[in-house]
Amino acid sequence: MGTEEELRRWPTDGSEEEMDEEDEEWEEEEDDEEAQEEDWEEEEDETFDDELSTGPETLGPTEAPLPREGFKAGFIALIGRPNVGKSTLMNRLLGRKLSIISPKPQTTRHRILGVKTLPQAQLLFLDTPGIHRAQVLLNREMVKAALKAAGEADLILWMVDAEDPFTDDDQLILEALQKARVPLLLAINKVDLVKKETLLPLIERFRQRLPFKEIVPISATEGDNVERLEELLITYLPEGHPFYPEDQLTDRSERFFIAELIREKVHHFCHQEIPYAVAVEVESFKERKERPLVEIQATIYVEKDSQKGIVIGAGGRMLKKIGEIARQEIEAFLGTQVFLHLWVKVRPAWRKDEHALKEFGYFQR
Ligand SMILES: Nc1nc2c(ncn2[C@@H]2O[C@H](COP(=O)(O)OP(=O)(O)OP(=O)(O)O)[C@@H](O)[C@H]2O)c(=O)[nH]1
Ligand SMILES: [Mg+2]
Repeated sequence: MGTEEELRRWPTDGSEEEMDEEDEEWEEEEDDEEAQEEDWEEEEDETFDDELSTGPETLGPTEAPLPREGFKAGFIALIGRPNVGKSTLMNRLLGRKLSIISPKPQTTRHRILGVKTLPQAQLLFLDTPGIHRAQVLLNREMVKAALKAAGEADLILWMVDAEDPFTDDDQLILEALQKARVPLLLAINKVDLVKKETLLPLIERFRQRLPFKEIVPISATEGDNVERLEELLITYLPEGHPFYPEDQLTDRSERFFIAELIREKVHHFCHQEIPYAVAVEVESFKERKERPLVEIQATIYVEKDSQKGIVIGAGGRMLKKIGEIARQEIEAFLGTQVFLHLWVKVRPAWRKDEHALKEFGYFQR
């Protein structure tokens, strides 16, 4: 197992209203990002002019055996505002945990490829950061990554939250999608949280806004209708060769997923602004020759001394908890015993520092 080797396997862990009236119903933008960004200066709102009008491109290697007749293959961008369940859905479709998940918005920061190869199709899911009115440089880069993925995809699956489908961010996405040139599907997620009778009017309203090929109510956590959704996605994919070998799951390195698992635990255990101010880097990854054991050194970056204190916790207890749970998941992921050494360092204002963003792999250019 090489440190930068592409990951090939990951063990399974386990109303008939008029639309003109509707604009008023788009709710006030949620304050999640504002809460994190009080001390950042205002920058212009994100606009999504032409990102989606370029049409599909080819990503990744194309060398592959000939497909059988009618074989479908293509990139499916999962897009939506933060927290609607994009990563949860991708993990469910893949049958394993690839993207990290949290109840807090803006968890995913990169485009993450998840490959699913079936006898009749290869589905190349692109999980993406939530699209929102971003102000901080990091957030703007995240939104850019999402729009870029949508611009490169053969098919776009927009996800909304059945409980709260008409936020300002959803409106922003709807406008951007008007320029899309590939088939558009809509998944209305979290239907386990709403009454069934609310769904038909909701579907009708979305149907009038954009020419969706399909609108599918689903529950990514419960699995409701997810198989049906997958069948429909395959229907609208183009015919073609598989892009990746059938045992390949993603194009990201082990180091990337290890850093993400550590970041997920910070999201889980730390609150308020901390998860947003954290970046994780794996500094070293050494396999011991004498026994199956991997020694990993990783740094958790925060922006302020006060945040460092919180992540370390009284008597180092918080860091210990983060390390313990992260180590267990990394062991399941690598299938081997792991020694995990964690450090916490301050890197002031890294979220608006281009150099830091490049270093942490968040910069798009
Ligand atoms: N009840 C319910 N909760 C869901 C469902 N799908 C996702 N969730 C929850 O919604 C929260 C956000 O899920 P994520 O998958 O991280 O959402 P995301 O769209 O990837 O979020 P970002 O990465 O921040 O853009 C988590 O707490 C999930 O457990 C669902 O179908 N039903
Ligand atoms: Mg996500």
